[in-house]
Amino acid sequence: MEYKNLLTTYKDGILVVTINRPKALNALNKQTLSDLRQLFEKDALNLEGLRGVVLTGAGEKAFVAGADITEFNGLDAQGGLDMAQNGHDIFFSIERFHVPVIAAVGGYALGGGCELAMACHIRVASDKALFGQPEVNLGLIPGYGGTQRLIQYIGKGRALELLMTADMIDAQKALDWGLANHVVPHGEEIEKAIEILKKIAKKAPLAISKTIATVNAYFDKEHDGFKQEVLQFAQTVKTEDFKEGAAAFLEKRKAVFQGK
Ligand code: CO8
Repeated sequence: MEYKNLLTTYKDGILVVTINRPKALNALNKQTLSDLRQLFEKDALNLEGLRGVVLTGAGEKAFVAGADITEFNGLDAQGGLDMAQNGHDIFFSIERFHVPVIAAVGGYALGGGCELAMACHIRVASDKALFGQPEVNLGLIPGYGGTQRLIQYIGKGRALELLMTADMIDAQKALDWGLANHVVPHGEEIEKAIEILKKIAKKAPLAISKTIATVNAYFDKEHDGFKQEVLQFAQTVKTEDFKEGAAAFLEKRKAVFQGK
């Protein structure tokens, strides 16, 4: 298994996948998404004896700090539709994966990074983890399932507040609100995720995969909300505010939004 932006180790039926772009805080660029698709839709499906996956980010600071904003330049509504749909497909592949996938979050899980963590079945946070959906700072809404999955974990009121304020919450609050399953000292998040996977690996594999499928089925409403997110995301991509938000981030200044 060889990837441009992922590192993998495989031992005792547990695959540890590290998103490896620490200089960009592991932001999800096209290549990384394509690597994740290759892994979850092909390579890991054929891995003999696989019982669980840990997904984490390289470096001390971030799990994943979102979609790669440097790739937003020149994005039009059709491009927005395609990118959001592509992300939805990959994140659904993770959510529907036949063995448990645990996000080990040791730092920023923002935007697409929070969305990626939420597509995993369980989240183990280090005490330095920070979660948030800051898309409105860029004149956008989440495009990788965040509007739908955040509600599933923390409820509508808290989700709306996080989505509209762009506030980050720390690991303890994420735990209190149901977004994180566990908080451990920084550096121990992968170990804790492996410990959980080893416990699950002692159970009947078919029962585990059917548990995942059946719990997912509760939330499957023909993907209506997810479809809406793709359409609305593409609308935000058309706006001047989005151009301004992305440019301001790259130019390291505060965005001035005009509401158009
Ligand atoms: N994309 C690209 N580069 C990034 C990103 C990102 N999301 N986040 C950080 N980086 C880069 C920085 O530009 C910087 O690069 P350089 O060293 O070359 O200047 C490097 O990573 C380190 O970052 P900072 O210097 O900013 O580190 P700080 O510790 O000062 O700040 C933060 C850390 C708070 C995480 C800050 O980097 C930040 O605010 N990042 C952006 C977070 C964000 O807005 N994420 C949401 C992106 S939008 C999104 O995810 C939508 C998903 C759906 C998309 C649908 C398809 C298009």
